[in-house]
Amino acid sequence: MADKIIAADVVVTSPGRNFVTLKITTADGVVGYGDATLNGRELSVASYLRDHVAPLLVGRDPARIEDAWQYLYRGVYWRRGPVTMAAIGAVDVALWDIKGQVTGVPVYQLLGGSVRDRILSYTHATGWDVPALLESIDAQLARGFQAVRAQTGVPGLDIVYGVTRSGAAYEPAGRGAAPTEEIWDTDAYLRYAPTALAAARDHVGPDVKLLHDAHHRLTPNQAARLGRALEPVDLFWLEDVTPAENQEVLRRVRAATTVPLAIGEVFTTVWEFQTLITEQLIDFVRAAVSHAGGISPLRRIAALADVWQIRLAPHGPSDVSPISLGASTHLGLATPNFAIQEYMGYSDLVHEVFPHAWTYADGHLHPGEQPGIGVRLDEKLAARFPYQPAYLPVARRRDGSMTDW
Ligand code: GCO
Ligand code: MG
Repeated sequence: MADKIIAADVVVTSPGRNFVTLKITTADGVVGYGDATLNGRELSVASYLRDHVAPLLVGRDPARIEDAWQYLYRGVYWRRGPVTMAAIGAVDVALWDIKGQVTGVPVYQLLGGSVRDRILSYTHATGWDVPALLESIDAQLARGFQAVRAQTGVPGLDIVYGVTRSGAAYEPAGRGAAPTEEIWDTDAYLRYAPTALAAARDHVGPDVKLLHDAHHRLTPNQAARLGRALEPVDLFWLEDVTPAENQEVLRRVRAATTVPLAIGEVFTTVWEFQTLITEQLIDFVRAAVSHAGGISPLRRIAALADVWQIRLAPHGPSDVSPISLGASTHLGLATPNFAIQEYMGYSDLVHEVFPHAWTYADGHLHPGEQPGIGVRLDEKLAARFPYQPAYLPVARRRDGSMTDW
């Protein structure tokens, strides 16, 4: 058993992009790490942790993970929301990390042990036009991926979610004092996306899993139309067709098309999934360990989803730090209805700042055998990259009015 918690510190670092890390230290010197990154709103989570959570953690027994979670969730009258849940998620993962180190086993063993040998993962292929997209898909297949998310530019638009014109790696958040403004045209997208994705399917043949992200931009009717148009492409999933704040509208989409639907990267609790799961309106739950409150609540979401034959497919873009990615792979190894892990990848520098036991090979991830989560923070290196203001883009329609990014 570890001694009581003596410190909870927050480290904000920006090795190319911002990450917020919670470091919990016990009296006998065990250090657990959790990821508290919230893209474009990093400092609000850092403050929530420093000002309101850290003082409550000092003196607590780190072994009581569930009690800490309940205390920080139920014990706060103004609960839920991305800032609160990212903060609680960081505490939860750091405490699992400590328990693993104290007991000397990797966290997946504490979750019941492995139910699979390795974790299928998908990555991103992006090309401004179809030839560039096909080239990008080929490059990812050559790296061993058997599942690829395909995004292209849209004729007539200058900037499109998920793609760069230059072919350089895509990073949604831009550094600077204000968000970039993008002009978005859903009709142009709906005319082009089915052609581009059909070309991708023709190119890769039937076996490769193809995914696509509509990034919250469609009405239910548009989503139904796109879903139908994409049925011959045989997508592994179509993601975030609508903003999904109004979940009843998904009934309409579901009734119109059999395209598999994935939703939920911006959801933070099981309550936001309740209708989608219990009415079988989706096929994949996209919740992330970091944004939905940690490993503990994600297990509950997965258990609920399993009853309705829905599978877990956690979010894993570059704004989910290597700590969360590690935590997610432990969960994935031990969760029967885990389907696939998004793995967008990190720069060499980010791999150095967060040395990790998890590995990628042949399109699959594995958490490794290090006790705990198996991801550390090189604090000296991290200190060389102070926080940089950065925002996710915002989107406007052609008439200048705001729309969903
Ligand atoms: C995905 C996502 C991300 C988000 C990003 C915003 O499916 O990977 O949609 O790329 O855009 O996490 O911070
Ligand atoms: Mg997404």
